[in-house]
Amino acid sequence: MIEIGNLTQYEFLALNSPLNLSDGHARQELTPSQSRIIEELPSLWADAIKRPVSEVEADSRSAFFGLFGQHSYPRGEGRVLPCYSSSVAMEIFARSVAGTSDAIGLIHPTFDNIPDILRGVGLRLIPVEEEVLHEGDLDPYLMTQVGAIFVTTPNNPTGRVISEERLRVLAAQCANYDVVLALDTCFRGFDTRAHYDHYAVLEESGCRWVVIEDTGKLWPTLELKIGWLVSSENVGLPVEKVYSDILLGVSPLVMSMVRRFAEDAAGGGLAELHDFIAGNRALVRAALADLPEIEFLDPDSRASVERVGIGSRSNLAAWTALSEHNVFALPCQKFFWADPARGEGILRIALARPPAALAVGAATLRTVLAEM
Ligand code: EGV
Repeated sequence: MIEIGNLTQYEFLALNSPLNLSDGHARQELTPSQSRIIEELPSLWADAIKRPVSEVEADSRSAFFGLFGQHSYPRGEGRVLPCYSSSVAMEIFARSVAGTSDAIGLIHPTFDNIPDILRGVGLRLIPVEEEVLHEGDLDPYLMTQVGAIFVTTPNNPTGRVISEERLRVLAAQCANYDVVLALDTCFRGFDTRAHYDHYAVLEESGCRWVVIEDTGKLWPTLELKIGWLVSSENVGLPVEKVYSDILLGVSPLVMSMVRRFAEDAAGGGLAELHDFIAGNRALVRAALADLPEIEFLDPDSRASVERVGIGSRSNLAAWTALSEHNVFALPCQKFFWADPARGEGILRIALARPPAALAVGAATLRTVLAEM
């Protein structure tokens, strides 16, 4: 049995397996209409060369933000910054916070590269339990300590979504304490409950805010994607300066491709994707049904990942047994970055996969768990 440094290092081990149920990236087959967009890439290339970058970028932005109801996203210069990935956007955000503050409140649990990036720029992390974000107030003492509160919604791996009412409450508290409210909405596309206009709520509150949007989890585009770093006029962080330290821009070809995938999604592809993920979730749940001590911990989740509680079995032992069959899941300890023990006995299964591969992986998981 091996213990590995971080979740992404577990994900590396799975990359070459056809039974990779590990990372949260989209690895299902292209739909027929998405395949046609890929065939269009040479003409998107030719078109991108002809048009001003700002125009290609604005079209991509409006297609993507509009798809999820984010109509009040800011239009001003430099307010929506395209990055190669949401982790690059995260790094830029983190560096810009580190210059103004020494601590940040961070949702617990969440994917471990977020705490690692924040720690990497020297910030002290204070956990904010997911539960607290959904009821009650943020701790007043905590609010005096931090420069920002960072919240992933829908959360990874739990799929929990901050409702419009709750976002209003959190934003008001951040406004009161002059704390930046930062949202990571990378899994937004999967859950219509996260499609209310977040920017309208944030702007109305008057708080300083940052949002990281992502195209990367939705469509099987071979890691061609955009993480958008969005900030309020009054954010008071050197986001644009740090961005300019790291990149000039992303490829207009990728921006055009994102626009076309967003248009396809608006024309029915998004509903199809939601059905696809729901079908894969049902497949995993059915494959594991009636095994003793198995629990689906996030019954309402619509994210493209599923947490499976395996009771008193060791998830590292289960991970090892699975990997011997070339099937790769994620043990959840490291999502609980402030208290890893709480992730014991939990595996995360990726659902954005071809159903046939998922079926083999889930059947193998059943066999492995039945023997433990
Ligand atoms: C997930 C991979 C990074 C991350 C995967 C992820 N790790 N970027 N260091 O993109 O849920 O599997 O978020």
